[in-house]
Amino acid sequence: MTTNLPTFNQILETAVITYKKVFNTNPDLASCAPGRVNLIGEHIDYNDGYVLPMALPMATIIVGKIVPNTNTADIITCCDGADDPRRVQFELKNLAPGLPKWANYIKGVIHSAGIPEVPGFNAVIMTNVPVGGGLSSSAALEMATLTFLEALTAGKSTMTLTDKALLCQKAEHEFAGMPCGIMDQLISAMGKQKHALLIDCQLLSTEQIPFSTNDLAILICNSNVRHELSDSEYPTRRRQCSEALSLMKLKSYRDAKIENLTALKDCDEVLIRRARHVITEIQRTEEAAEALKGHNFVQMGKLMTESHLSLRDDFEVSCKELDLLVEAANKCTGVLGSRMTGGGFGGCTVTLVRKNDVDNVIRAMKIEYAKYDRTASFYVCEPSEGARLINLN
Ligand code: GAF
Repeated sequence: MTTNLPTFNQILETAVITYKKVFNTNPDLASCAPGRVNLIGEHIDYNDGYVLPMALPMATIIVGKIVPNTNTADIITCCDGADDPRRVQFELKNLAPGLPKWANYIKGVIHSAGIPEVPGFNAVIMTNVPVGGGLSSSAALEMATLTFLEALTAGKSTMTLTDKALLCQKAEHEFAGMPCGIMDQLISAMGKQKHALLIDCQLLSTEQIPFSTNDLAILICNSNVRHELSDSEYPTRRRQCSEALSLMKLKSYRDAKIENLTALKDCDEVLIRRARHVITEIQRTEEAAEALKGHNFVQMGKLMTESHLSLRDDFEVSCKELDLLVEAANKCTGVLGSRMTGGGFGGCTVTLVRKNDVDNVIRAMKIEYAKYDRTASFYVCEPSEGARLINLN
């Protein structure tokens, strides 16, 4: 019933075979890092709040090898297992963003890592994180790159996982021009099987919350749409949030209460809605973390659906496809809650559903979506491990 993505082992095998074919030798280093799904706490990481993502089983893999006496990176990506691998070569001492765009994440990480002696290398990259699907394929690529770099430089790094996440976030800001928050990189670094990660984005502290799904499923539905707005509206939301904060004369959204919104009564109504989303979503996320700890999945689901409504009406980052998929899911037996996840304007929804009902829910969502001539993809996911090295032997 779910959409078939190549498995982790399949993409690893393809990456190794491609490497041998292109570079006529075996790779001896390999790293990987996962994408993520955010359960709740959306557009909150850059507003000092709490977010509650989990790492996905889908990951980006890099295999490669040092090429002695060179100062060049020669990298192939065959993202969706396509037959036409795309290749880029660049000087490691002369890093600047350019084309192809996917290489900017890699260049950005190498640049931000500031390791003086990154040796020349060849590499092949494969991923089964749906690219552009709002499941953080970019953070997966950044984290896989950083983990690979550490292997290249013989693991001399003393960075904490938080340092690594900050480094990758910097790379995304500076080389991809995306002013993202810290959530995606942190969860890609810290993901843990059977756990969701509560991140306090003000203190950058984290708490692993056990999330054994047992009779529940986390159903991700990829709308397979990505609206143009997704890139341009993100920085706009960031600006609006900080404008509202300073008009409320507050330093942080962590000090904000719903009553503070009265300070905005004479302002643009849009700012009131943006701030209301942030204030209520921070509270929902705290409550969701408690619900998860208490195995109160009914409450967790209810909060997820409330989060969607707030993202739709107050933060205005949803779109008709996501709304329709959330509504279709919420009509089904066994669904505890559903919401859009990630930056919005397309991408995915995440639904908490009783395992026995998953197939029926997928069927119902497909039928509803087909009425609009659209096809969605479905993935049932367990919380998975963060970035790591892979032993190729
Ligand atoms: C994107 C960003 F990269 C994250 O930092 C986060 O803000 C998210 O959108 C929205 O919650 O994935």
